Amino acid sequence: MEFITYEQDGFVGIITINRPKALNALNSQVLDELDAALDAVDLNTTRALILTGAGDKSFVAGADIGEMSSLTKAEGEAFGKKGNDVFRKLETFPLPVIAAVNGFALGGGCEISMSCDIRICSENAVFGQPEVGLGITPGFGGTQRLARLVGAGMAKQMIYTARNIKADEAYRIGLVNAVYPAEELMTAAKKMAAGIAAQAPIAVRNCKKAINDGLQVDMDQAIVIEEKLFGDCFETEDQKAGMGNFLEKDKEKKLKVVPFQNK
Ligand code: DAK
Repeated sequence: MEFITYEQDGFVGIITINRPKALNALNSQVLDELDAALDAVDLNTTRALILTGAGDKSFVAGADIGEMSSLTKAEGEAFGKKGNDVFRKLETFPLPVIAAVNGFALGGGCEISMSCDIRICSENAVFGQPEVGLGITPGFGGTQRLARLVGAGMAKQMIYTARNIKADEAYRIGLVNAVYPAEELMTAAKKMAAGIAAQAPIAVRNCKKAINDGLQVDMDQAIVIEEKLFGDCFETEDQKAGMGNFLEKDKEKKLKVVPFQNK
């Protein structure tokens, strides 16, 4: 792959968008390679992913404006679908994905971070949806995911004014969970990912599915989704070991990583 690197660190997979000359902007090739990288993740040996950008300036500076500038309507639609399909793959990926936002997260960059489960960022991070200034709407889910994350009022303000916000404001409005000095960001991301990887993996996966699917429906249906995924955990090795360790008051065992059991 030319623009994506993948590194395995224990149970954690690290995907880096590596096109620093263009501030990691998303062209068709980056999107295709990201899609392939996700397909290649070994779900038996990986429990959490981190998505970040190469270099110290930019996470992703958006969709590639050069590539988009000459698209016809049909090509624009196809490009939007390519992005949306990959972003949705990330969002519904069986494992939690942490976006480690190390600089610009503009347009498609902000949108791809919002397709991840959790966002943390460096102090130099900048978020924004500048599309209306380019004569387009956000095309990779920005109008939908930003409003769900920070509320419709704040999302509308950011999108209508195309104003970028810095890390501290992103934290204040709940777009990111935490802000770190740039040199500490990846350590923090890895620590969080390791904390997830130390939990029972079937339970973590089911939590992601329960939260994501539950948010799409009303509470009566959401509770049924939770019941099903809760029930699904029983009789797994994870559940037996997890509860067994607690009942045996075996602190050593309790701290052990529960082995992954394929279903
Ligand atoms: N696309 C392509 N190249 C980019 C880029 C981008 N989004 N952002 C930066 N680059 C390139 C620059 O062209 C420059 O390349 P060279 O000239 O060196 O060859 C290099 O990265 C360094 O950028 P700068 O020289 O501009 O660096 P500065 O530090 O001065 O400025 C900046 C950094 C991030 C403020 C600036 O580069 C900038 O404003 N970039 C554009 C940010 C932006 O507007 N992003 C949103 C793009 S719109 C849709 C699908 C998707 C979308 C919409 C619809 N459908 C099909 C439905 C998504 C849209 C977007 O994401």
